[in-house]
Amino acid sequence: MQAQKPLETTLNHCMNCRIHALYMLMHSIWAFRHPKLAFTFPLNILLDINECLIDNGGCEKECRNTPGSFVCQCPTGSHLDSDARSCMSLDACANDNGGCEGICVTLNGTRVCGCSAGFELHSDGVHCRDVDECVTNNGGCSATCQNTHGSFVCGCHQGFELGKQSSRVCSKLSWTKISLGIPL
Ligand SMILES: [Ca+2]
Repeated sequence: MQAQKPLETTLNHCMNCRIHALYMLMHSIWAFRHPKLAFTFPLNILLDINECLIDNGGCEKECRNTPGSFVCQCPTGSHLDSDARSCMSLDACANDNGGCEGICVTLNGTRVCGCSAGFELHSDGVHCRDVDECVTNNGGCSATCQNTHGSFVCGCHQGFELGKQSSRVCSKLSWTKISLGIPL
């Protein structure tokens, strides 16, 4: 069973029919008066109807009427698919990760590079470099901070150890561990 067309589409279609019929009538009169010229101009141009008024011409996005025909168009960041109706999103990251060293995302057809946690985007916009976490607030470490590639490590001074609650805060080493001779 054929699905019922939306009211708007049906109205547009009827309007097109009337326009088409009117053009047919005008062309018949014109062709009767100018029989030699009647076949000079393509009939579809003389009888142009706006295909975009009917179901948007079948276009997924934009439909542009042209004399005797119509074309589908796609917004920036996409291109017309082989069916000449659908729009395909441009994946700027498809080839060679978009040139990004780390993360690549496509936004409106444009490539945007990013980096994983522990790295920041270089000023060149494509490479990632390690963040030296120790530069800012000593990395949150209560004692020593050692930067590593993609991360950092907190350490403690002699007689202290990293607490069980936090890997950044040092607490005094218990007398038991000191008396057992556990290396500090
Ligand atoms: Ca680091």
